[in-house]
Amino acid sequence: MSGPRVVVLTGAGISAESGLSTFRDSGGLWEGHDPMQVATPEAYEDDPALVQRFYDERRAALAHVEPNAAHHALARLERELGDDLLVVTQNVDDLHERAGSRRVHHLHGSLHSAWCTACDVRHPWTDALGDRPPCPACAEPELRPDIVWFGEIPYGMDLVEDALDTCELFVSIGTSGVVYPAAAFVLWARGTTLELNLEPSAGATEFAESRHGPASVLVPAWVEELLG
Ligand code: BJW
Repeated sequence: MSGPRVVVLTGAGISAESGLSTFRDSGGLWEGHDPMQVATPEAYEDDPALVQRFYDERRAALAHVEPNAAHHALARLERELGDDLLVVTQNVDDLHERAGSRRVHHLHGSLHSAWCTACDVRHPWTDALGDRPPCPACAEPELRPDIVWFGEIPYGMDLVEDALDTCELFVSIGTSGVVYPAAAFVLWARGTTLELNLEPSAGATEFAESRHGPASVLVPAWVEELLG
C-alpha cells in the first residue's frame, strides 16, 4: 500500500498571523491561568465551567478570523498533489479546511466537535458548551470539548505512523516541538525533513533543514519551490 509522499505537520504558529494565540509565545494568561494548565483532564475535573469557558471563547473567536497565506499555500499544494499530501495538524481550529484543504487530520481534536462522556458519541458542534446543552443522542448534559488533553491519546496515530513510515518528505510548520508524540514525528519520518518556524524549535537540530521566519512568507515560498 502506498501512502502520501509528503506529510506536513502544523502547529499553532501557522494560525498566529490569522490572529489566534499560540500556546507558548503569548506569555499571557487566560483569566489568570496558564492555558497549558487549563487544557488538561485534571482542570476539567476540578472546574468544568472554567475549561468550557476557555473552549467556548476560542470556538467563538473562529468566527472572526480567516485563513492566512500559509493555509492557502497548503491548500494549493493539495490541489496539485492530491493523495500525495497529508496535513496532520495539532490545531483545533478549522483554518486549513476553510482555506480549501480536505486531507487534514486533526491529531488533537477539533473545536467544532463535542464528545458526550455519557454515551461516547461525538457530534459536529458550533455553539457554546458551557451552558450544558443535552447530548443530541442520549439527552444527558455531559458534552465536553472533543479535544485531546495531556495524558489522552491523540487521534489516528496508526494513520499518522503509516504515513510517516512511507513519506519522502516531512515538513513541520509553526510548532514548538515540545509536545509529544508530534515532537517525535521528525524522528519517525522515513524521508527527508524540513522545519519552517519563526525561530528554531526544541527539535530543530533533528531536521535536515530549518528555515526561520513567518509562516505566511515561508510556506508559500516553499510550496512554490516544490511545485517548480
Ligand atoms: C510561528 C509564528 C509564525 C509563532 N510563523 N511560526 C515526558 C516526556 C515526553 C512526553 C511526555 C512526558 N510527560 C508527558 C508526556 C506526554 C505529553 C507531553 O508531550 N508532555 C510534554 C509537555 C512534555 N503528551 C501527551 O500527553 C499527549 N498524549 C500522549 O502522549 O499519549 C500517549 C500516546 C501517544 C501516542 C500513541 C499512544 C499513546 C497528548 C498531548 C495533547 C496536547 N494538547 C494540547 C491542548 C489541546 C488542544 C487545544 O486546546 O488547542 O494541544 S497542548 C498544546 O500544545 C496544544 C497544541 O496542539 C500543542 C502543541 O503546541 P504548538 O502547536 O507547538 O504551539 P506552541 O505555542 O507551543 O508553539 C508555537 C510555535 O509557532 C513556536 O515555535 C513559535 O515560534 C512558532 N510561531 N508565530 C511561524 N507567524
